[in-house]
Amino acid sequence: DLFINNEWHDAISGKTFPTVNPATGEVICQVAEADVADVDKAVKAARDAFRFGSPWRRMDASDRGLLLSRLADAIERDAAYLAELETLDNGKPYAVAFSVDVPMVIKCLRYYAGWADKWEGKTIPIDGDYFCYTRHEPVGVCGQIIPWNFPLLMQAWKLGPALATGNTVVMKVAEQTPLTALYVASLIKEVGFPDGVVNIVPGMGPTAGAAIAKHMDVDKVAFTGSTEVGHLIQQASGSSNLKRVTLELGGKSPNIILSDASLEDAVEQSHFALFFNQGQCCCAGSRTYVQADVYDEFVERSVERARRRVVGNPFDLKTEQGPQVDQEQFNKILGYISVGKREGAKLMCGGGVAADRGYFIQPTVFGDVQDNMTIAREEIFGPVMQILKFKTLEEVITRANDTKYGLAAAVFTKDIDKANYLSNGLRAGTVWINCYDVFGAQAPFGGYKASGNGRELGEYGLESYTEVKTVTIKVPQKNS
Ligand SMILES: *[C@@H]1O[C@H](CO)[C@@H](O)[C@H](O)[C@H]1NC(C)=O
Ligand SMILES: CC(=O)N[C@H]1CO[C@H](CO)[C@@H](O)[C@@H]1O
Repeated sequence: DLFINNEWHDAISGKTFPTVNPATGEVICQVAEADVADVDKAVKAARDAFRFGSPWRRMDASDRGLLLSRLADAIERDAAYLAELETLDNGKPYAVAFSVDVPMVIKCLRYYAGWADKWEGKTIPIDGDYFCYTRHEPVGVCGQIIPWNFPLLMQAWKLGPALATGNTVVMKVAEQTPLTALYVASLIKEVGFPDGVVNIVPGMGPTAGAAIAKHMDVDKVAFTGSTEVGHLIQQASGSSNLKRVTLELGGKSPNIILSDASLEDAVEQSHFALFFNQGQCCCAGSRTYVQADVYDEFVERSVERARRRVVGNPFDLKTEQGPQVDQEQFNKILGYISVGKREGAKLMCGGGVAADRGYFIQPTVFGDVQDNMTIAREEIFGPVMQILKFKTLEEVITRANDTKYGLAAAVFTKDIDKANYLSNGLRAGTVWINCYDVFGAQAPFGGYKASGNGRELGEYGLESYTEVKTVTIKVPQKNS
């Protein structure tokens, strides 16, 4: 059901949609499908919870933090169940859901719980007999549209800063993976968030998602997903009430291996950079640039590593790679593999379907990839690695930047000067040196260029959920 005003509701239209286990293709259950009228109902609940003088607005900031802490505790209590549900609905290996996704969710909520009563304004020494200060106020009703690749984690990244700063939320979860977010909704109610503070409406992008993006009574929208949809969200804001927009979109992140790097580490980390989460990461290291003198050895070892990758039942603890999330992604990835072959990239391993049911794809490596090939320019979002050769640092920095995206990048080298030179020159929101996909709730994440705007996580993540109000008071006589 839809979660509105701390109650469970059928969709007003009565419509439902099936959510599927991607490991088998079987339907898990039917889920209520929100449309425009349901979004209206959720926005009304969120607006009412945000009204001046409401329990949520009157609540002490430390108590908002306490509610977030209690939510983290409830998630920790139910970690095994949530990880199982995530694996069932999304296909990611249970070992990863349990030991990576769920712990990161808990840490994110606890991190923002701590911020609730520490996000301070300033007193400002303006000229004249005045007392001037800023208040950090919540923006209001926040629409949040989250993706299917890390359903629980993206929910926490969105809820943490929004609730710590006192906003209310209408969240649309992805139609591929609605189940864990709805379970978390039951925990939100259990730990005592007031009615209407968080509302969760599963549904489709063109209906429920669009209704949030163009709603006249939504003050902010945060979206994580494709760049294509990011354009639509920004336009919807422009043509409605100019609601504030933050976007975390696609990427085609360069991962640069210099010849002085530890090859063993670089191969393993580059494998992880691309194949983690079935390749379904917006920050995947999907253009692997390798310096010429180590290129052949790097390719050979990367192919050997990809061949060893264990693909199969995501509930088997030995499994490294489960199925892709759905039929559409599965078809799209196989399409990119054909285009890669047709455009002349060298298929070094994989390239096909990995099981006779479910959406499993073989770990695939392409060598001899050229910058102008489709597989080097477009986001594949699957277990398909592109390896490109380069000679000099000046060359690789230009080639690495020659993309519409700018989400992440990595450099493998033992030379600190080269690491600094490249990390300064790369146009990307995150640069990892000798590591990949290292995230902390404390460190901001977000994109340059068409990879989005705004930052999530860390102290910076609070800014998108805050209006700064300047209050100036005439005083009889100022003294320094
Ligand atoms: C890439 O550029 C080369 C050299 O200009 C050209 O021969 C090749 O057809 C191009 N490939 C694609 C996929 O555009
Ligand atoms: C620092 C640097 O070299 N930046 C370059 C990144 O690549 C783009 C595209 O080639 C250049 O315009 C930037 O100058």
